[in-house]
Amino acid sequence: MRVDIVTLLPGVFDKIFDESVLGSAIRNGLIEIVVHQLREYGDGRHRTVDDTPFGGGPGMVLKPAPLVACLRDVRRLGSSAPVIGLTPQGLPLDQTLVKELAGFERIILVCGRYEGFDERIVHEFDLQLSIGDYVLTGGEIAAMAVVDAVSRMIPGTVGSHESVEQDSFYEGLLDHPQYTRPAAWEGLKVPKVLQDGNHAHIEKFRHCRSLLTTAVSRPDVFAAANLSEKDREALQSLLLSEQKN
Ligand code: 6GU
Repeated sequence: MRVDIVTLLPGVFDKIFDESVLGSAIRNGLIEIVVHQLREYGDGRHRTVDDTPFGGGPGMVLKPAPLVACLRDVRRLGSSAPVIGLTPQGLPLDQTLVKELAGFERIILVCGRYEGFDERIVHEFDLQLSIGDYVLTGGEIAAMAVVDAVSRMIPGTVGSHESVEQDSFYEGLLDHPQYTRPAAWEGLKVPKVLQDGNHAHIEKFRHCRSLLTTAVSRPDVFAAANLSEKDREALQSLLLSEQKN
């Protein structure tokens, strides 16, 4: 997969794309990231890309012409790709959308800055995305979040695909709690079933915990989840085990 990023701060991406999981995915050729400096398309001697808003108000707005010129060039550099504007006004990113984006051979991410894009260029976007209901100073951190989340959906980037399939949200539920050694720590014990090596029991236990964690921590996610027959069975077995104890 190829990701093009249009930004006024290309330098901020260096370290994040150099290290850890993303870095090795890039070195292994699973993902290619090309960062473009929007300022090169700015107007005049100062390469101006922003101006004050019509009608007054604080901050600056990204001028339409530099962005359109930049996008025209970036589009030409590879296969056709959806252009995604990163802005708090966008569609909230979730795991379903992440999986969808991972299906593209190429995507183009455009980082907003200042008070946002001139409204007359938003038709250039196939999609506008937000990473949550809060305001960042620019789209760069959002772009990093998108690239990180999308790249781990590409087979081979994360150690085993099994770990991706067990992620929070992968099946529309939060992940179950995890434990590691020591089995007893400061008087707190790891649930016995996890230490007994019976994989069917472990799976059932984790599935129950995943359902409970979701219901307690994120009732909104739980309400939206389509509970399967297996989910219902897991919860049912929890009720039965209560009766046994
Ligand atoms: Cl994509 N951009 C900015 N500037 N702020 C945000 C955001 C994006 N998503 C949430 N807040």
